[in-house]
Amino acid sequence: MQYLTELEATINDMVHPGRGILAADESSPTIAKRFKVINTESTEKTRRAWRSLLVTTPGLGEYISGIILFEETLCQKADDSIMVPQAAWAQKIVSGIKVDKGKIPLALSPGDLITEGLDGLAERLRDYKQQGARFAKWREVYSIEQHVPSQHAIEANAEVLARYAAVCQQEGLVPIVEPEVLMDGEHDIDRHAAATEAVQQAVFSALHRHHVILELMILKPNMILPGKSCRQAEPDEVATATLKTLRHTVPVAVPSINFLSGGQEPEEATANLNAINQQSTDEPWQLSISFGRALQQTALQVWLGKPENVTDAQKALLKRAYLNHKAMQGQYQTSME
Ligand code: 5MM
Repeated sequence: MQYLTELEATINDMVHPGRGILAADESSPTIAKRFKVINTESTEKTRRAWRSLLVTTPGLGEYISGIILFEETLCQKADDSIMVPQAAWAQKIVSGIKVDKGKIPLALSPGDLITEGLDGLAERLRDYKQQGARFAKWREVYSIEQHVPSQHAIEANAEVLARYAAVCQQEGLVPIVEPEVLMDGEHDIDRHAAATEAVQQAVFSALHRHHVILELMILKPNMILPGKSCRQAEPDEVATATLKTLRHTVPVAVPSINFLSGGQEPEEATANLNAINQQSTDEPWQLSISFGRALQQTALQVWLGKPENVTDAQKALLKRAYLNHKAMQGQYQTSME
């Protein structure tokens, strides 16, 4: 079947030791928030300039095998006037696309969220594929409060993620399945672990129900961390809790686990990834990244929206990508910063 061949080729191009995914799929409100910090207005022109800078960073393909784009970027030209997906592929970076339409409150379930976007998904995927996308991403978001996430929300969100993943595979796009349990709040690390385990169990049960081929998908989970308002955890504690949860929930058939950074500082996210890989003992999956903020933040602060800073910003991005490449091998040290 044609779609299986396509999915296998995409997985082969994306899952490589020491390479990860750059999440550059901020929706319009989110990118405006990121640009505000550097006093840059978010316009079609500035968004194109920023994403073009990312994708044309010389040498990035050595550490990055995939980039998640927002719909607008998929149809934009990079600075060298070739389309962004072609510019990415010139460095053997596969282009993918965020296909969810964002989160809304889950009706009659106070505090719980659900993500929209399933209607017409297959048709949209066909268009995105023609424009050069080979994988897709969908994020479900779970807050932690006293009675949240509820079991009902965990099941409803899992169902949506699995339906999305099945449609992607049918259309020949590798699904990145992203259930993000937020680190906002006062909860301790054990509460984050328990919520994440319940979420991931429901997700894999739903993926099984919907016949999703586990070998041809990528999981994008949160690391296990204490809430932002709680005390900080050492990388070894984060690594132990994260690996324990993944071992309980993720089938061996899944080829790659690519963590989101979730609001951690770039250095913190890299140190935690490093500890995870150091503690990993013959895990069946690759333990890699799909960072957004933790890869882009430093480069954004160098760029400041100015063309004369492009080269230095690209150097900053490449350095962050290299440090995470070392962390994927458990060889990162803070002195490398
Ligand atoms: C890059 O941001 C993605 C889209 O976010 P919005 O829909 O809120 O605009 C987001 O899904 C991102 O891919 C993940 O959260 C991972 O990014 P971080 O910054 O957490 O590593």
